[in-house]
Amino acid sequence: MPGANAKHTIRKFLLGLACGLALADARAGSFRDAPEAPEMVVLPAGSFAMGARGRPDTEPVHQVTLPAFAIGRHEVTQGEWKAVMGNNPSRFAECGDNCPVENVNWHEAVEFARHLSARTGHTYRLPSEAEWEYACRAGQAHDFCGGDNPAALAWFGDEYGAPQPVGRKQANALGLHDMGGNVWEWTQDCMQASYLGAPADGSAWEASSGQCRSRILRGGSWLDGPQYTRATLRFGFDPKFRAGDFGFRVVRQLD
Ligand SMILES: [Ca+2]
Repeated sequence: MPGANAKHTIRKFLLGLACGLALADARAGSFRDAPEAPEMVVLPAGSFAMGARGRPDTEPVHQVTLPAFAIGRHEVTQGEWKAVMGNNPSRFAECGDNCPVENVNWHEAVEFARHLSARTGHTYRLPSEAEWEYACRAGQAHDFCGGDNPAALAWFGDEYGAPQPVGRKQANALGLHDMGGNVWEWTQDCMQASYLGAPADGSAWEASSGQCRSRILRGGSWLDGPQYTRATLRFGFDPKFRAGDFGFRVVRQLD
């Protein structure tokens, strides 16, 4: 029973923390709700300083406190997309089932999460921007998601002319791969000029109308330079736009 399995792994993870294991040992706290569902890593509740000084859109640096949630160990793959949606929109389909699905717009990413929720009976959705940055930072203060050397952590800079299979670069301290690079990752949030007035509880910041001109992508991509893979960099884009370096990962609410 997937729900029981998830609860068991969450218990194991919490027990691990109680026994004094570091966050780096979070590999024990992962689960899959169905064979075709992404592997999800349980992140503990916590607080972190979101943003960075020096860019208007990443200031002010502000404290965010989040409840526990689970996030994909990897970007959603072409294989997972095909199993759930029955098609493959990827521009680089020849890259294979272990490559990230790309060429999906924000609406399509949301639709994948909706289908996955219906299939598993659990709530999947896009990460909020705060959840994404919390997961990327993994309790540390590095410039990039898991360290200070982007070459060890991320595919970037158009070195191979295509996205790469997930999970081949070094993971961060929570066992999450490719948070920086490979494909940009859609989040739930609308683009704002700064963090003035941003939620402090980890929820997504959306327009009250439910509409917004730009949704936030995070993490940079195989195509762009290493500076775009920084932990705090924000990139707003038309939610209807698709590109061969736009993908996503999902969050699963814990129940
Ligand atoms: Ca990525």
